[in-house]
Amino acid sequence: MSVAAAADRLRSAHRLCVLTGSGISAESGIPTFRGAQTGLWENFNPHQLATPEAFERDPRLVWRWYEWRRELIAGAQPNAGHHALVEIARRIPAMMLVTQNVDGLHQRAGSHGVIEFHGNIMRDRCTREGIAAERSPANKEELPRCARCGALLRPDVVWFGEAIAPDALQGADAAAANCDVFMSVGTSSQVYPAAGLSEIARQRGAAIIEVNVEASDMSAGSDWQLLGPAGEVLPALASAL
Ligand code: BJW
Repeated sequence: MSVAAAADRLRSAHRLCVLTGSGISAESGIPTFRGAQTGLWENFNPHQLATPEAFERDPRLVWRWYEWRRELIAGAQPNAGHHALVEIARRIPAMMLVTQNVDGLHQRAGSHGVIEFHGNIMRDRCTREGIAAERSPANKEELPRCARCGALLRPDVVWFGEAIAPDALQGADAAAANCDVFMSVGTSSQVYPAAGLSEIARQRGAAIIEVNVEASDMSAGSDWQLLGPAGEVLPALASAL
């Protein structure tokens, strides 16, 4: 389906909700989760790395994996897709951006008010106090500990089986329920509750646009399916507005 037709609908949008997933950061060199061969879950077991039980069992292993990803992300740059969303927000000021990504690349591209549905990998959170925390100065070999209370720190992300932060969940639900156009970018739509946001929007009568390199679990419910890399489709969409 054509970018021009989707741009026509976007141009008349009053409230736009955009949900992004790891596909938008793929062109920045950050691996997706479920991509064949290159996806993180092809090479790493989520049960050993991305659950609270995994962290309890082997915090050192989990921390090693997250430190590796932090370095990868710190060395990456936002791409044309992230920048195009900043441009689209300029044209449609009532745009809410919800991201499942933990990489902070939307903010680094200049997006404001981003709802980080699954947290942010660059932040540490105290396992005792449950809030973002500074590290106590420590020997490099030791696990990171909270500067305030000394408890173990963990990455401030949402693992499988954990609840989404109430502010993020309420903000995203409201953005989906109140939009008249919902655009999903670079997500397989397999992980809930994020994957349910398009359905909330659809049931409230919003038009649904999907940007992805291939069909996903939400494609059947989309009004416009724009097939192609986000780094090409989104700039084309922005300049057609
Ligand atoms: C491109 C592209 C390019 C490539 N351009 N496109 C209902 C039904 C079934 C199960 C559940 C359910 N509700 C809850 C569950 C359980 C579970 C779940 O959904 N499991 C499913 C896998 C079956 N959900 C949870 O556990 C959630 N918590 C929860 O529900 O809590 C309930 C609760 C309530 C109260 C108290 C306690 C509990 C939490 C989910 C947390 C997900 N966490 C992760 C890791 C984050 C931290 C980290 O990064 O380490 O989040 S998993 C991973 O998946 C990550 C992602 O944000 C998320 C989504 O992945 P995404 O972004 O869609 O990536 P991919 O790889 O799947 O897709 C990439 C897409 O891009 C593909 O389509 C490509 O084609 C495309 N693409 N290049 C455009 N250039």
